[in-house]
Amino acid sequence: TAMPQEQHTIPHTRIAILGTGFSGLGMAIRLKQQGYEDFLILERADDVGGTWRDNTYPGCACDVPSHLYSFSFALNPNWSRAYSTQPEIWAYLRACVDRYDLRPHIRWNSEVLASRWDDGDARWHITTSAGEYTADISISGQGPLSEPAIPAIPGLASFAGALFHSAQWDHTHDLAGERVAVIGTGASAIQFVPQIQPQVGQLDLYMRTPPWIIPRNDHDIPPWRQALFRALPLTQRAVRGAIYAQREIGALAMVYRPAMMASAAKEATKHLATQVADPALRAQLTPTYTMGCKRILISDDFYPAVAQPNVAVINTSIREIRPHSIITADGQERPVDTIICATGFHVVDLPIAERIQGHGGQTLAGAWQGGVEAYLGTTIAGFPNLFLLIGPNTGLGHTSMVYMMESQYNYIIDALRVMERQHLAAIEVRPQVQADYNAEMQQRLKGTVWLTGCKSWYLDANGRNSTLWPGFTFAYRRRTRHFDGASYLAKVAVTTSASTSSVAAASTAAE
Ligand code: N01
Repeated sequence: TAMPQEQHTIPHTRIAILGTGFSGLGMAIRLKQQGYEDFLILERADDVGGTWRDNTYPGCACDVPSHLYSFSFALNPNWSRAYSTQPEIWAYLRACVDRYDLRPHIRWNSEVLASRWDDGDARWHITTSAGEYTADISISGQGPLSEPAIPAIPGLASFAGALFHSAQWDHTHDLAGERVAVIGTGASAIQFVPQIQPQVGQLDLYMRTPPWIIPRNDHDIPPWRQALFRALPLTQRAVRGAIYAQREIGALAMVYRPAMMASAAKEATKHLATQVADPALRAQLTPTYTMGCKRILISDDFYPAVAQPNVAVINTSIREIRPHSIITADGQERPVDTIICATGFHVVDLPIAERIQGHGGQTLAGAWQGGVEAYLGTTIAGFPNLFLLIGPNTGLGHTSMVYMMESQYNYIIDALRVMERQHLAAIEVRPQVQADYNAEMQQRLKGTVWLTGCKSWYLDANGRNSTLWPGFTFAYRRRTRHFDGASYLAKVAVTTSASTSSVAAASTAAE
């Protein structure tokens, strides 16, 4: 689909999608379903799947049921469990690639090193590790959970044993009988700790903040049900709808009625009490912040694993790491063979933001210095024809991100349609529209459970929540149903010459 231009040798494409993660692949499928063929997907690795390709730690799974954590336009009747494991989700994404014949569109080993908007030709000039491209439209599918964060602990670099991040699990390394330190107790750690605990000699779990954990209640989906879903897809849609509706109640509690969290907190406290008999350990594992402020975790096997004699839970912070040991703030030294960092991701300081340049060479990172923001989590003033998937304030604490992505696909496809109909070379959200939208976001975030005093990856350095959508997901769906042309500055394409006129006309295109 990349068509070499007469004047250039640089391949040009109508639409460049960055990344073949869940969001980028879904965008590509929707484009195809809408009849678009002229698009490329630039992928830094040699396989698809993004975070679902990279996270292969033992026990990796999704904490949103698969019936909901999958594309509505590419249902999978064959999920084997309520909460699918990483291999099954990754296989699903790879199957989607074949089902929709996306492979010819993908450029492998093509990490985007720079992407620069040129007002002259109204195109993105993209430099990848495997060559250059130009594109009319750029859609970034680099989600917020793709760049592992390694903690800045003094001496970490001097550690002589094995050291890896949960998102870069070293499967060649045998943990059997070893003294292993795990740093972090987020959604990743609580999944692999029960898996490695039986193998290792000693497991030191460095837990800065005890998380809230509720029962998982995972179960098999029996073959007869899968057969039913295959034969009557409506039955699967009904299950999906029921899960969706039930999950939206979570938004009600987190956004509008934090007090509603009390009953869930009670359930979590009971869960801890049933699974951990030792009162001292139970006290260590008891959360001290309001439930929901950080991601609520689900697990049936984390507490029992932590209660095993070969596990020590360490609440004291790490002062220093030496070649063969970890020293905590109280001066205690614990020898260790391997360190696993389950310390999360660079969420508000995405490296890709340094590489995207809008008007006048301004980088996205520069535009975001005062805080990460966009309009509808999708478009950014100063960055024409750029769309972000899972951009600022589209994240969720309660349900499936796929629903949010699909809302964005609607919006982007409608934007493309409007651009075609009105012969627009470029669209760019008006700065005031973006400012008003973000003022509204921040206003609505006040009073939510996420701002009740805990420290989480939802908040930036200034304590501002630039990550989560403050409301019901169907409200976001409604707002993104149509492209609202009046919110944008538009540049009309001039067909007589290579240059484009600089007419900045208000597009009132949205119907
Ligand atoms: O990362 P996290 P994650 N010293 O950032 C601790 C999704 N996900 O990879 O809480 C000591 O949540 C940090 O401590 P604290 C999901 O959206 C989903 O686990 O900041 N500790 C915390 O305990 C999730 O939210 C699934 O005090 C340090 C941990 O490391 C997101 O990915 C599975 C530290 C980081 O937790 C990220 O989850 C996995 C330091 N210097 C992931 N720095 C499912 O669907 C950090 N920590 C099930």
